[in-house]
Amino acid sequence: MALIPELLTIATTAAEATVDLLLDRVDGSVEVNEKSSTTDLVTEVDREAEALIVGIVTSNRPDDGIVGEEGTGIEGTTSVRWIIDPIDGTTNFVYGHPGFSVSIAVEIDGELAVGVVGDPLHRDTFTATKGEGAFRNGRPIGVSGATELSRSLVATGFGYDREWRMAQGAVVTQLLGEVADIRRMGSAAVDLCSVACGRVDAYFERGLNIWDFAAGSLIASEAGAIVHDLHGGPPTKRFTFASSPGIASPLADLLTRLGADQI
Ligand code: LIP
Repeated sequence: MALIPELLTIATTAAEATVDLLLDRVDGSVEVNEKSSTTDLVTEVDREAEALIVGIVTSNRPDDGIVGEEGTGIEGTTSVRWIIDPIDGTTNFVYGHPGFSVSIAVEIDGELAVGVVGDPLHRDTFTATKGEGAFRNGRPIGVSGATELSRSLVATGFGYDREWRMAQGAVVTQLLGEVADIRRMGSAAVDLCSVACGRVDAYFERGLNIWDFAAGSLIASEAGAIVHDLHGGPPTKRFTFASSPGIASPLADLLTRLGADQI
């Protein structure tokens, strides 16, 4: 099997196994701990899910690199690196609220090549490989045809630091007068896949980690979204932006004017 189809098969298998685990545990009692703040939660299931994914990857490709939100850091000896968020939207998972996902991305020589996001409560598996389009449960998807910012639905998210969150809220306060409405789903991967399938017209957030946005940014890009960091480069911790093309420039200009990436 060629490399990218092999990576997609392994990532999809790992995501589907993790979805089964999350569905089995979501309404049960789980041990919850705090990470960087009282609102930055992690559960025993986050750790179990990361171990499950790492086990599937290493049993198939033992020499690849792997980085995971819950502490996995394996320096590989191949050109392939796996980027894992076992539960993106952990707070939603703890509450049993829709808007949590498993996100698995794969880089080849530092370039995103494969993205898989599993959304358990919507029973959706989003996939993309570089240059081959984006899919939802195997069916091709594309961004919305939004052309007017004032009529657009825009998703965003907030950080775990109280002061940072209040500054992000101040940006949203200004934005609300310029768009139709805002959605805050609680998972960057779900937000980016929502852009990819036209469930929202655009998404932005400052302060994400690579495991939050890696898979979803490839899926959104392959679905036709304009994806960048508000400065012409790929998404980074500084800023993640994904938009249907018709509103991408006015929204990016507005967010820049509002200082959304300067918080
Ligand atoms: C989440 C992000 C989301 C952000 C949340 C949280 P986590 O990641 O995916 O976009 O708004 O505050 O950071 O921590 O649940 O993996």
